[in-house]
Amino acid sequence: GDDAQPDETGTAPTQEQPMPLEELPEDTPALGEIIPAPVRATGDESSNFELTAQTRIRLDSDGSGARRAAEYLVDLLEPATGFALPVIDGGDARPGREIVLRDGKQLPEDLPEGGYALEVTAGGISLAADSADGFFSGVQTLRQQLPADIEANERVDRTWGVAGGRIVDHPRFGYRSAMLDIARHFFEPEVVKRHIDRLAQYKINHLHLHLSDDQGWRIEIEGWPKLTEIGAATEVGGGPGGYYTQEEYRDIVTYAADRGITIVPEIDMPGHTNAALISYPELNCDGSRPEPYTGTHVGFSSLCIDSERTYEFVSDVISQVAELTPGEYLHVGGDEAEVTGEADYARFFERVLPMVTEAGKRPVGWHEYGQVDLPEPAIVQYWRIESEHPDTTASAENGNSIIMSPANKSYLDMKYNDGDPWGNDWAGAVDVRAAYEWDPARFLTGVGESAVHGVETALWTELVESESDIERMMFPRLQALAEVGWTPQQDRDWESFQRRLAMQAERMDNQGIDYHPTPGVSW
Ligand code: TNX
Repeated sequence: GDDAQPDETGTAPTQEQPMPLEELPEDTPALGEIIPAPVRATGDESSNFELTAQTRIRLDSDGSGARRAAEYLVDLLEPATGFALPVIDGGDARPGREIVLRDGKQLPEDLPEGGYALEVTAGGISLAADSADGFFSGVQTLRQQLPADIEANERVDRTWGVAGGRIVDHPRFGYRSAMLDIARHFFEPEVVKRHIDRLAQYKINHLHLHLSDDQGWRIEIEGWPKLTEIGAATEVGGGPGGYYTQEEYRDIVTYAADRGITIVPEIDMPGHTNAALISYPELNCDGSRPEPYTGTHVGFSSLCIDSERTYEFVSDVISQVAELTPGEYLHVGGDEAEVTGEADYARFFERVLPMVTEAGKRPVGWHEYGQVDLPEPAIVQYWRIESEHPDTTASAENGNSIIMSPANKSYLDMKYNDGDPWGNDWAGAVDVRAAYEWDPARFLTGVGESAVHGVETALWTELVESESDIERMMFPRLQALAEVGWTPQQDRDWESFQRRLAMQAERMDNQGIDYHPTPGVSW
């Protein structure tokens, strides 16, 4: 462990320093008792901090990341405390009454990317980072170090303590993600926004939106109005469907960015395209219009590979989606293209992948697209359950980074337990312990630590119809995957995790999350 002393450049004690909060309220989490577990936490019980109505937030940083994280922190703390915490740029230290966000000067030199240091003393709190990612992660740590009452959306009149000490922390993987399928069932922007709030608190920094499938097309594309007039009007089970206008989508992207989350848009091609095919019959090889599809089968649709019209369509979609999305990635699907011949499939992606890179994005695809000659920046997302998968191993050997989402660990549409009344089950039941106990760098033969880009959970929504369904399937398995993606493998331990998970129950209750109180956790 690192027992480095608090540095002098922190909020140094002076004679005006208030008394340390000797009696921390009992419900204050001990330093480091959070999810995901931090790399290093060194408590100092003699120097707790108290957040009061006089606390202010001071920026000592040139970057915009600190400011955005500070504004987010204000929004997080305001409802329960009732404190109007001002954000002050520069200025002098105000011992005992401030939270300072400072750039990386005081960080350990070898701190990996995305890291931060949080120092809590009676004299103040200092959060140091050298990236927006680091500041947002530090804010989430501070949030979870406050009592669960901080999640209340009404004022709670009480003492707000933070346990003293120092946390130096960084992620194992830079890409920690969750996929939400809004194609099988559509979800309104405000549902997605609440989802973003909930993901962010566990340091998930990407949200992959599955924007199109056989059952629905969910994003407005200029010049192709029938995608949203016809293709968006269906969903599994015959409900009304829906879509995001470009403006609504941009708004979601901004909302996510303000919480440290990058949107990864997916347009699934060349299969999973029935909704596009009913909108524009010219995209079918025989030019006829298929029936709308509201069932749950996969693998029956394909864009016409030999038609130039297909590439005009794909090019418009990719360039517009790329333009709407500032993040690094664009996901092109590529899964279960069972009615597309092998050679056609390869020919399709040989034309489509350059469109993605030319639009300035890094392609991501489900692992099937690894059969194609991929450019090096392309990322492969593994979704099967087998621990041997020669094609994906070959992709890794080819230098392509792998996102790990093995269905028997990270598919949150699966049942928790065999006897559950609903949930998918092709990958078996995925209980919270299964979601926790695996190592992304040891799951797949030939895909070790350096080949792993990160981890992603997937919530397919064939059966998931409501926001409460989303919550039940995500929580508490999302917390398990969040720790899989963040915490060093050697520091992960089920007993410790399930204890910290039980502490999340009250926080989730306060946030109104309808989580699944799964057996095996002492809630
Ligand atoms: C497989 S995983 C699919 C999806 C389904 C999911 C249900 C993947 C890339 N494709 O189309 O929704 O199983 O678990």
